[in-house]
Amino acid sequence: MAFNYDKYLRTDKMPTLWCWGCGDGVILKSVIRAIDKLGWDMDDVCIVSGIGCSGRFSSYVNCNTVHTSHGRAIAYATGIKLANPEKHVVVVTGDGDGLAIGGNHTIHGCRRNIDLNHIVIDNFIYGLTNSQTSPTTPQGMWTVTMQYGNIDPTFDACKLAEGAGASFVARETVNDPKKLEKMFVEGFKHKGYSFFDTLSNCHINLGRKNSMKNAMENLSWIDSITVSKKKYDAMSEEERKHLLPTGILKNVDEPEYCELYDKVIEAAQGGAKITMKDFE
Ligand SMILES: Cc1ncc(C[n+]2csc(CCOP(=O)(O)OP(=O)(O)O)c2C)c(N)n1
Ligand code: SF4
Ligand SMILES: [Mg+2]
Repeated sequence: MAFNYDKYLRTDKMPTLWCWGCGDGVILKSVIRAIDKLGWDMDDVCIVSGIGCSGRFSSYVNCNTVHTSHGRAIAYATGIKLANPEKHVVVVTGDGDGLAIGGNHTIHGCRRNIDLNHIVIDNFIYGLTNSQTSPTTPQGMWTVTMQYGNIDPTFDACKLAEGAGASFVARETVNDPKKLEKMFVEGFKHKGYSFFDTLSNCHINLGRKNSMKNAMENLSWIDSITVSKKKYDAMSEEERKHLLPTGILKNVDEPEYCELYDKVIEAAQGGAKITMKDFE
């Protein structure tokens, strides 16, 4: 039987505002399919997005949604999750949104290991605002703020999330929607901060300005800079240069923040105070 996308979409908002061929639509489809696979009731799902082309994600999904301010989606999502720990909270940010202006919030969301599902739509550029350098823009690329070529060292978002304490970290690309869906299913099931570096094409504001004439050329370039974790692990440092590993990069059980916060609620209601002994 054909998959019923209409059940999950705000069809009155269609067509989307995204450019034809934009990877954001592929990610939307994979997220919906993952939610369907997990059997989540849409009344129990909240999608929180920031500002950017990626920020428009929340407009199209038929569930509780909040379109927040640029760089602050994790702060909103943290409040929503703490007040409703039984709900599924999915945060969608761009690479600029979640790693530049909102990078600090991402670090501390990861550190707390709060049970959020953070999808970074990583298109290597500020898409909505016409091609400014983001923390993931490769060195040497043309951007409107680096018109002689970008000299800023490139940020590996997954390494940041791992180092900051996220307990689930994964990366896939819009080239393989089945793998994307599988990554979301695994990460959504995980209790703790699930961080997804989701590599996507912005053929309009990255590709066209960097000798990639169309979406397909932008997708081929993404393919050329990614390799499975298995192959990556077997490579030398030299071979790994400029490559990003895909797959599940970290998946561990660590104390989750809402559960820790229950102890605060208990203490505030007259229960035992929290001491350093609780963390020995
Ligand atoms: C506080 C604030 N600063 C700057 C902006 C302008 N602005 C809107 S979206 C954006 C960057 C978008 O890039 P990214 O987060 O990567 O999202 P994309 O459009 O690529 O999906 C910027 C700088 C804003 N809306 N609010
Ligand atoms: S500008 Fe780029 S990221 Fe934004 S909708 Fe168009 S292709 Fe997608
Ligand atoms: Mg971007």
